[in-house]
Amino acid sequence: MTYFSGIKKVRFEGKDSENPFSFKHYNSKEVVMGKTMEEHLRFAVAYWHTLTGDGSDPFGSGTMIRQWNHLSGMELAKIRVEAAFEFFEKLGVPFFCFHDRDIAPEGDNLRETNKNLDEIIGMIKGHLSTSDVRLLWNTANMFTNPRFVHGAATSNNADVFAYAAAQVKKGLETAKELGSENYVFWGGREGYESLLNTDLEFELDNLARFYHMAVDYAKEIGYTGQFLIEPKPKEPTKHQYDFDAATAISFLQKYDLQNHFKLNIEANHATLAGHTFEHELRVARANGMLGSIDANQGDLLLGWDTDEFPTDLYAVTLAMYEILENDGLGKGGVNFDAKVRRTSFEAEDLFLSHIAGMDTFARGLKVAAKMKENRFFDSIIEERYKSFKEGIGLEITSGKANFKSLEEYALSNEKIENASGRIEFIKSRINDYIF
Ligand code: XLS
Ligand code: NI
Ligand code: NI
Repeated sequence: MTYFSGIKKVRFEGKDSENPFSFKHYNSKEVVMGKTMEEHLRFAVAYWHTLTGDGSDPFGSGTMIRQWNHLSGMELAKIRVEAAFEFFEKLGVPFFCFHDRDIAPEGDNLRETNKNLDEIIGMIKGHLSTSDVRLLWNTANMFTNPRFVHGAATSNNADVFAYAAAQVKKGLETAKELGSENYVFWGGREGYESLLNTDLEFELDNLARFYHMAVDYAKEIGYTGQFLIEPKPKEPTKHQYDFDAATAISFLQKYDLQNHFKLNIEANHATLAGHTFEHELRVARANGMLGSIDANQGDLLLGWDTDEFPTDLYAVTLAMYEILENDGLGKGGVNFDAKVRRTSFEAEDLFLSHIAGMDTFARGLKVAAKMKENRFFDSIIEERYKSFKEGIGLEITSGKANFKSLEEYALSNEKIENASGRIEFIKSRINDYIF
């Protein structure tokens, strides 16, 4: 049985190919700065958007035409696994990611839910043993079920905290069983709607307790994957605790969790927080916390997580520059947390959208590598901060200066001269690199 019957394995055919089902730029074996594109980019498919998503929105039903639309329950879950591996292999992606509830339906109670999960995990394990595809990360969906109405680890209800703990315990066992390279925590409902009924400090203490228990349990079972927190400022909760990279990092430091976690930075979450993608990547990188990325893009005109496939070459180039400067993503990768638009409802669109994202990242990688090789940004930065390399600047950075010596200098220094930032010139040079 095949689920994408009209489609052959997608191959690199170069930029002049007329075949829409080919890569024009992503050539997995091509070496860029000493590593293959496949090693640099470590692409992953997001199970929830690509296998589970049906195109419904708050105003309308699903539109996606899929061969499994007539199925439900465990039958549907099993067919999706088959379709998933056919998709991964035809597309040639090395990784995928899932939430527990994407792969198997909930039962009447936790025991039944875990039984459903075990059956599907067994199937996935079988596929993994005969395929080159691997699991980049898994996570727990602790936001869809009504029990999480007040949050999961930050719920006011201790029974919910316990349920969430049981769910993540199972998630870590799953990660170990399937060899997942990372385990993600995205705080879907970990936040508050109103301070009027919220003990913010207590909820954050509980969140830290929860993370410490997860760290301890991973150690106990010998799971060595990288833990990742995925910041997001809002949606579904009005105010989410892991608002952005800086907020998540200060939380981790306050509760002595910083050595156990890195961050999974999502482009559209960055823009929702009022930042650029490259800002969030830079903040994570500067703190040694850049672990993985959720590759997508938002819409300037819409105020929510639209999760579009990333095709903005400018933004992707700047993101890839941060990743190169980070010396790669380690165990992390480039996960397409992106969905086809509701109007792109044919199964073929799943391929075309991933190809668009992969080709965009391949191009971004190449442009960023050229900038790095030419020391484009390094020379701008060196020139801009050169006043700290000699004289009074060197005294400041070497720790020799103090307020008194600096006052003395300032009093004798009649004229301060600044140099232009040349921002328009720099932007135009970036265009030259891209086009
Ligand atoms: C939602 C998040 C979610 C995480 C995984 O906005 O991006 O999909 O990536 O729970
Ligand atoms: Ni995400
Ligand atoms: Ni998101």
